[in-house]
Amino acid sequence: MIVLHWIDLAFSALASLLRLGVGAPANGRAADVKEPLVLYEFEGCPFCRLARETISESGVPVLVRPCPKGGKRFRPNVKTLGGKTQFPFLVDPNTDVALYESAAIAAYLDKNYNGRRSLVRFLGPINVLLLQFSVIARLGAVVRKKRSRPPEKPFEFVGAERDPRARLVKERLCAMELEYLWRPARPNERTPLLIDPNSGEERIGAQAIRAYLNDRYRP
Ligand SMILES: N[C@@H](CCC(=O)N[C@@H](CS)C(=O)NCC(=O)O)C(=O)O
Repeated sequence: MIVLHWIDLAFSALASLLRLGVGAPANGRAADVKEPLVLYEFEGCPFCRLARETISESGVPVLVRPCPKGGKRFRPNVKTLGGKTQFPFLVDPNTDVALYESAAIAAYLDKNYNGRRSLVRFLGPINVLLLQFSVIARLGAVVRKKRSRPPEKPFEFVGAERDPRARLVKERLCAMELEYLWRPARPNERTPLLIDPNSGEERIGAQAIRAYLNDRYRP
């Protein structure tokens, strides 16, 4: 089991390498928001990764509603809210803005929430190719949707998009369609960290968090 974990982690690190370090911890001061933004996304989608990278670097808190393929919990909301089933889809309750299109989402976050405008994002087709390779590196991990019991209140999660360990957790949260308030990590924070307001429990580290989710939220 431990060997499988290290192999999984190695491929997650490869996925980060293929993005040339984009999705780092938020360096500047996170923009103040009255209410967290809401992101509908899934891990196997390269365009969703671009949206998450920008969120990670801006430091803005976002309520993530995972919509894996075949998911029933949050997927239908996207069509109701925006008119079509396309991901990523970002809703900002502070400005009443709702956006499809990863490039538009990144530009919106740059403008309103101190995004960092990483160079890779300006490489056009090369950027898209790297996003796709990065998703392919994790393909085995992101296609399996898992049944789960929904928590009453969303979890709180701290991690950066480029952190391979945080990715292992986000993939599991996505596969189980578990909603979480994502606070992008700051430099030198101990992460990934999951706080469960339903039980008051906290876990640090990918293995500990995944074991907790399996124990508590698998039916
Ligand atoms: N040009 C769009 C492309 C978005 C897109 O193609 N998303 C795919 C997932 S990668 C999607 O929504 N597929 C429909 C589905 O999953 O049901 C963007 O940059 O956001």
